[in-house]
Amino acid sequence: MTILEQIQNAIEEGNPGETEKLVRQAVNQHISAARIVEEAMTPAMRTVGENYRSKGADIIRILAAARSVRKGFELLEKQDGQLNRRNMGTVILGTVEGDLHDVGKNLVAVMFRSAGFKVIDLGVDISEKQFLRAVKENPDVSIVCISSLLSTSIPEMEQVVKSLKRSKDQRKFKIMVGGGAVTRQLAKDMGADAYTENCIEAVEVAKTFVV
Ligand code: B12
Repeated sequence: MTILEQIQNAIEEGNPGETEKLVRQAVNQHISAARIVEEAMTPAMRTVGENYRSKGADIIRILAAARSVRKGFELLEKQDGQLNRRNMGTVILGTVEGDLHDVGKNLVAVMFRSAGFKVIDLGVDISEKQFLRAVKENPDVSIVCISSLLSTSIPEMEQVVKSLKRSKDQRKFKIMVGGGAVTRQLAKDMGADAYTENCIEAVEVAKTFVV
């Protein structure tokens, strides 16, 4: 089994320690960060996501896989910032106020980073004011991504979208929304520029915004 296949297995099994060890080995073998992300981490998370949706894989496993990919990713980022070389644009990302779910958001961050975007991850429980401040402080932002897993946080998300649109003035950035509580129709009604059901499609759509 190649080292990339071993990394993929370690993530799918939800083993952060093993993932970190193998990623370090791959780096020592001069395998590029981009290849590790594209050929091991991304397919692993795709499999984990698909298993979750279609086979009802348990959430503990998903959390462990997300932790594993994050461990590996942190190590790559420490190396030499190789991952940001492509510079596709800047993305601001956060989970709305009142909502502490972050697994999906973190996957979105990993996918965006692996595609060459710079991601400013604001974290969870992010208020309208915090989103607005982040946009103001980062005039080069191309996309703002908002995540929500709780139906009770949808009004908050609507409010953030509304305020961001109002703040837009001359600047050009797109607003993407997602997470389990959001539907395509809700996204349309609140005036977001895009909604996707998963993090892989999210990156595909984002790429169309920055060409
Ligand atoms: C894990 C989990 C938790 C964990 C969260 C741990 C963490 N660090 O995130 C804990 C135990 C803390 C938790 C707490 C609660 N939870 Co909870 N939780 C879940 C669970 C089981 C899985 C969520 C998850 O991680 N999914 C896996 C990820 C990969 O999927 P995802 O987030 O949807 O993300 C994907 C896409 O949506 C997309 N995406 C995500 N964000 C974005 C953003 C953009 C811009 C785009 C484009 C795409 C995108 O990409 C991701 C990958 O493809 C769900 C059940 C479920 N079926 O989803 C309930 C669920 C979300 N929780 C629920 C509830 C009610 C709660 C609590 C209120 C429970 C309670 N009574 O205390 C609290 C709320 C705490 C709070 N204030 O946030 C409900 C929400 C119901 C609703 N519709 O409102 C759910 C649906 C369970 C249920 N069926 O009742 N929860």
